[in-house]
Amino acid sequence: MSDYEVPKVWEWNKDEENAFGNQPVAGSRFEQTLPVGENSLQVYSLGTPNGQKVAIMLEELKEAGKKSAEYDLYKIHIGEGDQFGSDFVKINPNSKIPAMMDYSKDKPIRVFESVNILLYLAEKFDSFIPKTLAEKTEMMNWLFWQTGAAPYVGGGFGHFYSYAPTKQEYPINRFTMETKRQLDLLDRHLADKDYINGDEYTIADMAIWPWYGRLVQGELYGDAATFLKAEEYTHLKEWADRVGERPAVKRALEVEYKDIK
Ligand SMILES: N[C@@H](CCC(=O)N[C@@H](CS)C(=O)NCC(=O)O)C(=O)O
Repeated sequence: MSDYEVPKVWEWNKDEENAFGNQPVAGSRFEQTLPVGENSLQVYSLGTPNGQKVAIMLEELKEAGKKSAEYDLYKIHIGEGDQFGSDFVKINPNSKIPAMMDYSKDKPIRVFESVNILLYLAEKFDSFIPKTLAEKTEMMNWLFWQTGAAPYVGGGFGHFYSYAPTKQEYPINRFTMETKRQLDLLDRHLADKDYINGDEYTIADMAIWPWYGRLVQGELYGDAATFLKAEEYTHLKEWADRVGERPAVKRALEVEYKDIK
């Protein structure tokens, strides 16, 4: 039971402890100059699941011999608020990693939202994206699904199970229910295929693996895999191990993020 009473109008209590630096306003909070390296692709990111998606794709492109997929990768320390600096906000007004600039064009292109970065790179390099409309649409189904579904896992389950200062049954139950439903969905989908799109490894695998693959491999949120009985999702676990064995994926998890300061 909680003694919290919902007020008629919510007011921001600036003094309340807030480990994540959240504020109810968007926009930049301070002047910042981000470094720009030698390559045309400049990535401002971090080794979180959303950041890993982009590192995996860039390493896969390099593995596939795409020379112009060389990139500079910078660390945006979200715990220190780097995502609210003026230069980062110019690239991603939503102040979330990952974000990317492509300087290979006359007018540089900014790209934000992890899955949009995957799509941009897949189209630019004509790689890891199906050729037929039917196959591409099936891949897009899963990309959009991932974008809408992962906040339940990261922002919901992970937050209340792992990060919240007090452990509360109601939100943990609510988000565990949905997270397990999503794991079951993927397990059923992968029962008769090697990859999300069937035989073809695509950016849908790269988008989904850092969240759901890593979760069933026991790599996210402490002992969450035990809590969620992840071993029951056998097809999902096999897929997670299959993708995790790829050299580019292994490299992406260990890639160095350069300092911005
Ligand atoms: N839908 C976005 C989500 C990005 C996101 O939530 N990024 C987190 C790290 S994984 C972040 O930057 N958090 C910083 C903050 O919320 O201030 C995407 O897929 O790119």
